[in-house]
Amino acid sequence: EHTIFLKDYAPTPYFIDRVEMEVEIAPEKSVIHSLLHVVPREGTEPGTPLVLDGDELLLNSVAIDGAPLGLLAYEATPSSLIIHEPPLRRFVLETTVTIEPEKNTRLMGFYRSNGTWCTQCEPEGFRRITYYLDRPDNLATFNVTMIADKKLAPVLLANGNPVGQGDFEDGKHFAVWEDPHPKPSYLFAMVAGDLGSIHDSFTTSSGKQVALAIYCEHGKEDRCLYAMDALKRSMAWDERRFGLEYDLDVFNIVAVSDFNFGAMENKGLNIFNDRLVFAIPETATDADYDNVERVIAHEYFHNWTGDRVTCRDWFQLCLKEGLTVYRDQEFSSDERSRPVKRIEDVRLLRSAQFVEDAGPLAHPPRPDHYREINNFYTTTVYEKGAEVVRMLATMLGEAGFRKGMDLYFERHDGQAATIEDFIAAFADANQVNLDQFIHWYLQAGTPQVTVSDSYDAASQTYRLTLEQKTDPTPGQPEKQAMLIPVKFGLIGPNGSPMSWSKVSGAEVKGDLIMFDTGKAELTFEGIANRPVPSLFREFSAPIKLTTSLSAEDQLFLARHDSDPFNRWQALQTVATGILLDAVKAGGRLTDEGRVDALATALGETLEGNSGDAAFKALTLAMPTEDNIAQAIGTDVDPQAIHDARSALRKAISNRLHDKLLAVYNALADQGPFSTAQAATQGRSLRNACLTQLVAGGTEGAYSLAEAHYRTATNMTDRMAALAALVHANAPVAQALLGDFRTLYTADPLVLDKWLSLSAQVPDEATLDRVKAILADPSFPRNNPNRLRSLVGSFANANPVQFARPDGSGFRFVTEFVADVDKRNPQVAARVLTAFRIWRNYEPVRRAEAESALKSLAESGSLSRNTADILGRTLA
Ligand code: B3K
Ligand code: ZN
Repeated sequence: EHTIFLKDYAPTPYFIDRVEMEVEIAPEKSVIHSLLHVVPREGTEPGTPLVLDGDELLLNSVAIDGAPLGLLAYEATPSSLIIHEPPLRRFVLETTVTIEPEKNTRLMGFYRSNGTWCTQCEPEGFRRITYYLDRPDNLATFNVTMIADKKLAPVLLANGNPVGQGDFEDGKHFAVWEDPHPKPSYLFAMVAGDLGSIHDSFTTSSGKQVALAIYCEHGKEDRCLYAMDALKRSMAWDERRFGLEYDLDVFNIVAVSDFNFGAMENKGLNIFNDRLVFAIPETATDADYDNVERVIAHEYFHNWTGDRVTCRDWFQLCLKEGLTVYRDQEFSSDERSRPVKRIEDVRLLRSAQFVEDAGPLAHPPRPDHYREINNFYTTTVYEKGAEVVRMLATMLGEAGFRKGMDLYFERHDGQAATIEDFIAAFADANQVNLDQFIHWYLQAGTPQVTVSDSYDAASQTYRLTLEQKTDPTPGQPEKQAMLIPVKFGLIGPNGSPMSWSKVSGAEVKGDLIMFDTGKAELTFEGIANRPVPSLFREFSAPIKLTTSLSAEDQLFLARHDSDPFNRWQALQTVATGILLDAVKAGGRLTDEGRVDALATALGETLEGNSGDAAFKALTLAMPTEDNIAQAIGTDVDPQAIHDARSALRKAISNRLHDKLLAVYNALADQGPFSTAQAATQGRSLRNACLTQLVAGGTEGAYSLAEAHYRTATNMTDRMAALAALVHANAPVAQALLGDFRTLYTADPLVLDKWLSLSAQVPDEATLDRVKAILADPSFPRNNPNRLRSLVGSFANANPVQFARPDGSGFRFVTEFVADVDKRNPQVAARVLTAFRIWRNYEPVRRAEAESALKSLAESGSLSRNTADILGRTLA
């Protein structure tokens, strides 16, 4: 199977700079008539064929400048249309094809979701609509005329601005859209259907009026109001923070229910998975609200970082994704609590990206080869990509970072750019050398930084030794040292910051150590007492840190560090130490003294003033089972991890019982639901206390949670209680799950919560229950949200049952993958990535996982998506 390499990148011999399409949309068959304005590139030899991409298209006719082509002048293959000897001048290639959106279960190209026709083109879906140079370096302006039955599809939307519409006599109507901004085909979009909508407007800083609309299923309009609010705040933020204004007369968002991932940044017409648009208190949790806000912002921010400046080729994907994730993280930090957002982002990075980076699917943020590009929309490209941009911002400062961004837009607006272009803009704007920094984009694996220190009272010097090492990853046996910005401080015995008279051994700029060698030995002079170092404040680099600090020093940091991230980190580190020892002991706590000390520190955080309520809530959450598995590395026994973690949570719960209950009760009076910061934070702390109480496993806590569930007036509280009981496998959990299902059968997005929780119950019976849900004839077998909620949660969020020692959990998932692969390869391949940890299991589970994967490999013809993930997982 053929692999595509970055080094083989070459421009096409012809390019298309203008597209005019007429699309006749009708049930079963739609007809696409395209006029492509083709220009030979300078230097193209006469007789060079024009090769357009195509996929599942039925070709009806081909013409050049109006003259039909003879059969010998072209060739249509399953994946292309080849024009053998096109003219060596500007010409118009005209094609007509027929497609069948109703049969499109891959949800790539033009398909029908719940009656609505919609598109998804990134990365290679446009070729399923018409023959085209379907690659991101071909930028063209588009004019699209859509024609459909007015009753079936009163709403007709495409990219750009609306420039015409009208009725035909046969009950059909049309709409014309013109997008003046040259764009690659992956940003193309069309929507046709009978949809409800809400409308608003935004005036840009230069006084331009933009009409905003969100379209959705009739009757759900009120669920879109929060998304509209988030959109307006995003537009204002991008002007304030980056000076970036919107550039069309309209901005439309459409919510659809069948969508392979979160959302899509098509120019002027974002299409969303409805779970990332809809939010009302009765059905959405505060976490759902956060996600809606974050993704609405993310897709909007793509208008500049992605659409105005796009990617030269798909290897550069993190150019737009890493940067845009960084931008949405900054937006959320500015709108809410910065420390809390940072902790949440790092938790995600560690539980998803670090795991990916440590296994068979590891790849650099900018890969240099791929078999299937759809498999590279990964947490490495997105979240590690964002971390790399964040390090740039950390090193250059806010003003320096902004200078780089300004230069990047000045140089590349309207172009398809590369990572090198991006880095060059920052280096040039700030007159700094970033040659070593680019390794972050090219090298896979998480650097491990080991720290040791010593203090010499006589000479009043403090030595800090840093070492970095990155393990080999597939295809990259040798690693280079990275430029790692270490944001740090030294803390004196009384808890206040210490300064030094002189430092040597590495470049130190303010509170940043520029650590760029395998090993650095720093010497600080003029230090009157032994300091405790606080390193990687704000998690200034995506690394794994090993320090020689004692639990006592960590608890000192938890009390005194001025950096909230490191205060949180210190307690996590202490908890991890306790848990690792407990796992070694087969799941039992071994050091009551350390547990006492941790509980005391947690109690102080809970009652003190050194963090907002959401920070306190995060502090109460112990490292996840996956975090512990990662820290152990090899020969992992998920059951021992589960037992160890349960034991620690129970011990903490017992020790803090009265305090937890007091905070829980003090926060009881929430008043009417609000999304204001104080209200969401109050809910999060109260629910964290409840969760921690339930972990104590007492009857009293179970009834408190049951009452919390039953009296809840919003989904946040109801879900929190239910999730706590489910994760504790409390006896009442099954009854409440049944109740929840009955309450919400009519609401598919809430049903997803039920599916997901049902799959997470840490109980032997869960696998059979999950199988039964999936086998139910009424289960929507083609909806990605439903499938991922059920099977994705089982595989990724139920570590013990997925990795049952008899292998039945593994086999269930591989059999599911084989089945879904026939209809939707992207969903299948994504679920299969749950096996990226298989080699880390102890021998019995490892053998079972391997045999499940091998039978999948033998099960017949797999899609390229699934074959690629499977091949790399087993390699
Ligand atoms: N750019 C899209 C992702 C497309 C995924 C294709 N498999 C959404 C986003 O990142 O904003
Ligand atoms: Zn994106």
